[in-house]
Amino acid sequence: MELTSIVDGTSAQIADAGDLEALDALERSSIGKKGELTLKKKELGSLEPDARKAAGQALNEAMRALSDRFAERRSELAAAAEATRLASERLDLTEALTEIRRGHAHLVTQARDRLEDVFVGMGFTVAEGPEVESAWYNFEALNIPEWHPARGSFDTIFVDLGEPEQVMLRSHTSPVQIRTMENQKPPIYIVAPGRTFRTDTADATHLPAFNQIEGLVVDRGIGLGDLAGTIESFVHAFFGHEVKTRLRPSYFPFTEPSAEFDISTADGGWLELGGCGVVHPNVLANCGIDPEEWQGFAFGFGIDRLAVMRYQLDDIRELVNNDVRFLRQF
Ligand code: FA5
Repeated sequence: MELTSIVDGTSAQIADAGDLEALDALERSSIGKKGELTLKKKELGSLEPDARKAAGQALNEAMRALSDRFAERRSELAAAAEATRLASERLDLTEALTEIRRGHAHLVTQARDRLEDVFVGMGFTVAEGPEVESAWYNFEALNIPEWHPARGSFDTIFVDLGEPEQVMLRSHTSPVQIRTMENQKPPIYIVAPGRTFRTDTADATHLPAFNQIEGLVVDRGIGLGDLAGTIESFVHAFFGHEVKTRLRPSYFPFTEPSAEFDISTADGGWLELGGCGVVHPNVLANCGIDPEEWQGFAFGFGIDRLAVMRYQLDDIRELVNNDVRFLRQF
């Protein structure tokens, strides 16, 4: 019968439809509003009632059967399309499994470790002190009495403990000089790296919490030449021989004479790294060391700024943004 062959032919075409578009077109042309079978329904009117009924039932069944096949094929094609999409979006995680990325020390920690290595290589030992200090260690023993204008220049962060302005986050690592000299007889050769704090607003060259490394030498017959030589050897070991150093006269109450030291930059300029000088006799005396017998030099510089120089960063704040993509490079 004609209907059976239409159904068989259309079923075969449905099975062959390669994508949803082809399937939709086929559906429209067979059982759609203007499709072949739908048009056949309209022809039923010309038949006798009995014949019309039988032909109508047969047509409805045929259309239902085809409609089911369209639905089946449609879900087959949708599943295939989904599988293709998933395959194209598949992530190959085998690399992550085979190549485990280890973390590493932060670049400020790396700089600090290297600094320690360089100074230990020169015969220094590493000392430490607390981050919360009393006014005695942070200021007074360092020849900065309460009335001294230099006290204001340290932009100190005070802690709400005891007498007002007597307990603070250390504003430099110089208090470790005092703690060391109180506990150790000369000769003394120490470096003391650690965190320091000031009310400084963060900008390209400042952080409110930063790191310094203090150096202290107390021995017989020590002078400015020893200081200059030590700094030069350190800079060469840390940065390489192309870098030059210079000392500029400066002022710190705990050293006399005092200097600021700079290193040469790639663009021909100079960058201030820290302060230094010959230990003031009052400071030695405050720690029970006879300034007639012993002399010393001290220095203190910013480790974060050293890291900025060594790794050629544009902005010191990069060090504390904790952007893993940035940190991974070092
Ligand atoms: C001092 O802190 C002295 N205690 C240094 C010293 C020690 C002098 C021993 C003599 C003898 P000053 O305030 O200049 O000095 O700070 C020293 C260095 O710390 C600066 O040169 C800079 O490298 C670093 N530094 C200071 N403030 C900041 C800051 N807010 N952020 C990052 N680095 C800083």
